[in-house]
Amino acid sequence: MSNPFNDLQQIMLQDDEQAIAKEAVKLVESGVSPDVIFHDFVIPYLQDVGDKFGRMEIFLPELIHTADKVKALQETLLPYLEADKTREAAATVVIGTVDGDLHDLGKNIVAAMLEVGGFEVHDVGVNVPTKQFIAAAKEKNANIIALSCLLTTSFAYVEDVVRMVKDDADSAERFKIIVGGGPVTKEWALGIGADAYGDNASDAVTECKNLIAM
Ligand code: B12
Repeated sequence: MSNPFNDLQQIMLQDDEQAIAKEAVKLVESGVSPDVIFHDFVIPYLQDVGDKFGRMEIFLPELIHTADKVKALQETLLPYLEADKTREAAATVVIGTVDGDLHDLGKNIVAAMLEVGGFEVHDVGVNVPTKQFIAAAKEKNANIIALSCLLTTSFAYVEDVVRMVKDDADSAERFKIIVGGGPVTKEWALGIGADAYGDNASDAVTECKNLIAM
């Protein structure tokens, strides 16, 4: 069988966000689920681009340009993952990318999948100061704080959120913390005291369900 993403691959080489959106809709309407498009196309595609950036085969402007195109693709696909809002939410999650880090493509997929999985999700955005995570979790009466981190230089801020929650008896009692993002490993996340780690968006849903069952 031919690769369903051949056309999309070609279109991503051009500078036409409308054509990208059109092809994404075509794929979904032909029966390819957005989840599969993220998993089998978007993630390997960005992995390849990231590797090229790491080897200095491409430079920052190209990386930014690619991210913009992926964002257009993502914005087209996320509404297809719309959750069934008639069900009562399983629990409330505050999600964001930690201080110093502007990467949000992965976080957005995780947030959308958590909604689909039955959670009420409050996305506090990117470059989120430590105290803001805790303030938002209190305000929304959250059960889970989900931290995304793509930069090793921001690891210290993940640790800060975990420490601030665990050092305060009230917060420690109320909020579980789950961590994920490219360079984060399970060993590291659990080692700094997070309650869970998720490798990808479906893992995030499973792990959050486990957390509220605890
Ligand atoms: C796209 C991209 C960008 C875009 C981001 C656009 C955006 N809106 O997000 C732009 C161009 C802006 C960018 C900028 C930079 N980037 Co950048 N970027 C990437 C790239 C290519 C892809 C990241 C991505 O979106 N992956 C796809 C998503 C779907 O994967 P993901 O985020 O990992 O998320 C999945 C899982 O990890 C998990 N997950 C994610 N979050 C969470 C949260 C929870 C709670 C859970 C459970 C799971 C989970 O689920 C997701 C879905 O499966 C990576 C390379 C790579 N291979 O990762 C480099 C990379 C992350 N960037 C890197 C760097 C260095 C930078 C810059 C510093 C470059 C510069 N010199 O300015 C800046 C930093 C800006 C800042 N302050 O944040 C490095 C980081 C190195 C490091 N070890 O720290 C990388 C690894 C590239 C490289 N090989 O050098 N970048």
